[in-house]
Amino acid sequence: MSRLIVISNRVAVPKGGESGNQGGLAVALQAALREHGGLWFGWSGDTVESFTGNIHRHEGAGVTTATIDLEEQDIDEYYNGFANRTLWPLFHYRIDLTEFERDFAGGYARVNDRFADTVLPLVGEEDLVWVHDYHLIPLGRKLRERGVSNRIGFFLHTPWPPTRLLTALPSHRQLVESLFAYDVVGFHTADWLDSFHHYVTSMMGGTVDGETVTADGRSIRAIVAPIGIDTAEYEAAAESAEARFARDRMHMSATGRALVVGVDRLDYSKGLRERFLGYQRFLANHPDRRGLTSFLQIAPPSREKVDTYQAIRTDLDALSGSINGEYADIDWTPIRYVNRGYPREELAGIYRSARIALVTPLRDGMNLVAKEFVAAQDPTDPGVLVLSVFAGAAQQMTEAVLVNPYSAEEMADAIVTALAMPREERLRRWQALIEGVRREDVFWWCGLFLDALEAKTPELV
Ligand code: ADQ
Repeated sequence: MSRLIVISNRVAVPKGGESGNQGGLAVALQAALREHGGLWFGWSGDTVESFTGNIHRHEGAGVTTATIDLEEQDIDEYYNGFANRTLWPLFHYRIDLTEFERDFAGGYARVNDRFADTVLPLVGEEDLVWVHDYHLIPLGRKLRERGVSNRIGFFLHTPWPPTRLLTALPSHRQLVESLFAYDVVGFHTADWLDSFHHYVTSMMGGTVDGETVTADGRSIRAIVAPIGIDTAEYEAAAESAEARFARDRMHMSATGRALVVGVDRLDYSKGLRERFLGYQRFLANHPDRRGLTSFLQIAPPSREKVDTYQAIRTDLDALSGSINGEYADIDWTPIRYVNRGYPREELAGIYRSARIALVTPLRDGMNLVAKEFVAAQDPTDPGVLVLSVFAGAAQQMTEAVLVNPYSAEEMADAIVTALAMPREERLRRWQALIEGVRREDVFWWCGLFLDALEAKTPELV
């Protein structure tokens, strides 16, 4: 079996021999690394005055990680710049928030060069190389330029935008061409893959034949591989003592009211403003139901160095305050809005206490919260998932109550539908959802991608 080299912006260092409190992606990649051997390479999270290329190696729990420090300017231009001010908003259809700075593009190229230079000596002849996400799209090409002829795969965790949006990026052609340095390119859904096909055929004169995509004399395999969660582990987490304790706290705090929850990184793509407005519309349209529900939104801050993320925080503070000001009573707060993270077990308990989860991003590559919510439910009395049609997850989770998050009316109606849903229907929908979440878990996803990468790739044309 070939060794595996995983490369991503950040690296999850395994803790104490088990999964600890890490996300499903980290757990699955660590399991794959244990099976294949090899290492996980990325940025350490630290900065240095001047780049050295020194590699920090860490061995633990059967997994080797190798990290490098970057310069402050690298982080400004590459991470907070091109990755999170240019590509992230553009890939989430927010051209209004997309910043096009030449320095960002320069920093992005420089850091991808730095990754390529430093990882190069670590790559053995037979190793499989798996690059992750929008921070590192050009890395495959940079490795090829340095003579790496190994199989290299790339997986995009975000949506792939429609051609007409992508062409707003000055270097769009170069970015897409660099994907042709990989052997396999993976997307979460057929929608994102279709958009990629569209660009290749309409802008590059390329062709699509099944999974084989050809342009500029080079063929790659482009596949759909929807990520899942560590379902078994999540179901167990929901049964833990910590989860029970969190559930009891939730129930006590809500005193018989139906709980509605949202859990998201504080990010404009997650549609928090629209969700708050949808809940407000629900309260406005149904005076008889006021006081009978309690909405808890958990949203830990992220990417705080990027202005738009500071702006959204200020906006949501004001909006939650104004909705509470309008509707709260002496013994009832309509929205509880919490800006902090919780350990997985507690989160699982919070999910299980809820009658409804609102997972309503405006655009999302997949969305794992939808899957976690389903995995955490009580199999005899499950809650209802209200899911945005614009989350990648909606393509698999068709038994959720699907909504258009831009419509406050639709969101308000979905809350009413979910509150009134009879137990038999909740059970039927949940049963179908959990089967999918169990079958297509994160280990299945990892295997799907690595099988494609190990398989014979299309002949060069
Ligand atoms: P994210 O945009 O981060 O991921 P998501 O898939 O929902 O979005 O994953 C978020 C994770 O953070 C979940 O595991 C969730 O439990 C956790 N989380 C959120 N709030 C938390 C809190 N308060 N405390 C603790 N944990 C919290 C990107 C893409 C997604 C894609 C994933 C994986 O944007 O579309 O699903 O990568 O590919």
